[in-house]
Order: sequence, then C-alpha cells, then structure tokens
Amino acid sequence: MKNQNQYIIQEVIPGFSLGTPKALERMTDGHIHQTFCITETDGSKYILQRLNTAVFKFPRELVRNFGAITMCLENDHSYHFAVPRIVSTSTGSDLLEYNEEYWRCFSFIESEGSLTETDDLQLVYEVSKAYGHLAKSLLALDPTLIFDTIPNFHDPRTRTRQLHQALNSGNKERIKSAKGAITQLLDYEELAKQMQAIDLPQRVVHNDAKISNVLLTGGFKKVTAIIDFDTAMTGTVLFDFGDLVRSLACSAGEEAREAHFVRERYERILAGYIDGLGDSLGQKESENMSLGASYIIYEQALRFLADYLLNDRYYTIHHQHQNLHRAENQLQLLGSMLESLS
Ligand code: GN1
Ligand code: MG
Repeated sequence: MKNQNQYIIQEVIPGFSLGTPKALERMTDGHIHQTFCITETDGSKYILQRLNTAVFKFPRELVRNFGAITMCLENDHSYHFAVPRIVSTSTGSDLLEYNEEYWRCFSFIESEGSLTETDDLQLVYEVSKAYGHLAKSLLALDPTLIFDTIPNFHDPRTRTRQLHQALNSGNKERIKSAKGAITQLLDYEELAKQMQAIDLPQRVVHNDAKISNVLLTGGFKKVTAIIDFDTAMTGTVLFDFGDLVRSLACSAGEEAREAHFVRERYERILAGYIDGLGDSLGQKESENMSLGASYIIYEQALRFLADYLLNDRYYTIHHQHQNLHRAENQLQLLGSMLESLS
C-alpha cells in the first residue's frame, strides 16, 4: 500500500501544471486543511492543500471566492503586499477533484515565515495596519458576489446556540470536567447579545485575521503578505479587529496554558488597524471596536469548548484535552482584557 507522500507525488501532483517534484513536506500549522510544501528539482516551491470538506462544504465556491478576492487586491495598486496566486490543474481549473478529494495548489510566497505571537510593538502595529489596508482594499468588492463559505461564521446567535447544542448532546464526562469553562462562557453570553444588537456596515473582511496568517520578512519585522482567504467573506471590521486582539494582545499564543491581555499592544493594534482602514472606517464601527474584540475572543473560546464537548470533530488536536485548554486560554485572555479595559 502506498503511503500518503507516494500517493500525493504519484497521483495528485501530476494533476497540476507543475514540473518534477523533488521533495514533499507536510506543514503543521492550520487547524483545518492538510497543507504540504512541494519543492521541484529546479528549486521552485509550491503550496499544496487537501481541502477539509467537512468544514468547507462548497470547495468550488471557495476557490471562486479566492479568485475574486485576489483579483480585487491585484487591481488595487495601493495594496503593496504580495498576493497569493493559484496554480491551475492540467485541465485549467483552480481545483483538482480526484478520488472524492479536493486539492488546490498555490505559488509559494518567499518569506521568513509566520509567527503565532510577538511582543514587538512595531510589528504589532504593522500587522494590524496590513489587515486594515486589506479591508479597505476589499471595499471595492461587492459583498453579494462573495459566497458564504461557512454560513453564519461569526454570527452571535448561531455561536451561542452551538454551545447549548453541545451541552445537550455532548460527551457527559467532558461536560462534567469542563464545568468551570462552561459556567464562565454562559456568564459571558451578554457579549453575544450586545454584538447582535448593533447594526454595522457589511463588507468583505478576512475573518481569520490572526498574526499566523501573515508572512514576514526583514528579520520578522516586515509584512510581506496576508494569506488564507478561505473565510474572507461578508462581515464587519470588528471581526478582524477582534482576531487581531486575540492573537496579538495576549502574553502567549492560543496553545499556551496561561495567557493574559497586554494593554500596550492593544493600543498599537487599534492605532495600526485604524491607520490601515483610513477613511473607510465608519463611526459606528469605530465606536464598537472593543466590543468586537471581546466578542471574538468569547466566540473562539466557545468554539474550542463546544468542539471539546463534541469529542473534537472540528479542530485538529495533538493531545486529549487540547480543545479544553485552548478554551481556557481564551477565557483567561478575555477576563483580563475586560478587567483592563473597564
Ligand atoms: C481555524 O485553520 P486555521 O488556523 O486557519 C479557524 C479559525 C479559528 C482558528 C483558531 C475555518 O483557522 O476560525 O479562529 O482556527 N478556521 C475555520 O486558531 O474554522
Ligand atoms: Mg484560516
């Protein structure tokens, strides 16, 4: 029987317009898809992904969105970051459908890589500004042309329901052992209600605006590209601001057992994001930024916890209680943020 690398080299890669692969390496970041780096005999590199269709149920629409988003960014000459490019299949498609699997391939953007956290205040500002710039550039894109790759992705009512459903049908042992986190989340439900109550302009945003979706150069000080447009769809700037705070204003990343809010980084995120958005930031958006941040951290804690209660169906885990630990990390961050900003 073939191992996975042999299968990919012999059966998947030939489906794309590529040369001869020399090496294939699995990349471990990302909780959803399986991602590989292909190196060809001439040294050129590509990113190959097997899409997770349990999470992204509409892979054709996903790649169509990608085309519209990247074209919009390429047409905006003020957007000075690299834009990922799709590598077509040998039949000229953006998606390879093979053995009931969906594969796509991107050109490799040269960089030093990405980070999952940083304490460099200037980098915090630059990353935030880049996401602000992205949202400004994507204003040129009509949100009705973008397919909802995951419907109700950041919808407060849907997310609150997700926890209640997990509490009704989840693993009884786990519900017992996660009692502390469950109680805290139920106490924070008010954040979802507040978020639901504000009527904000809908625009195309990234929806996964964390530092690890940014490629860096210049000794990890300069933003070269924003990547991962899978959840780029209609939303509000509060969602992206929230993910920036989640990933940048914390003392440690989401896999750490301890995480607390770092106020001076929050101020740099706010300044950078607002500078990036420029005149595209409306008053109602600007008045509700901190609510957006607390809602997104609450939502992420809820998603990790609900997945834990349902026996880890969604997020990739590497040890048994990882999703509970991730939820606890987010709850700590949220608690210390609310205390600091009150
Ligand atoms: C997932 O796979 P990755 O790391 O890009 C998730 C995000 C979460 C994130 C938590 C489609 O993103 O929403 O914020 O994990 N993506 C999806 O780190 O659910
Ligand atoms: Mg993502």
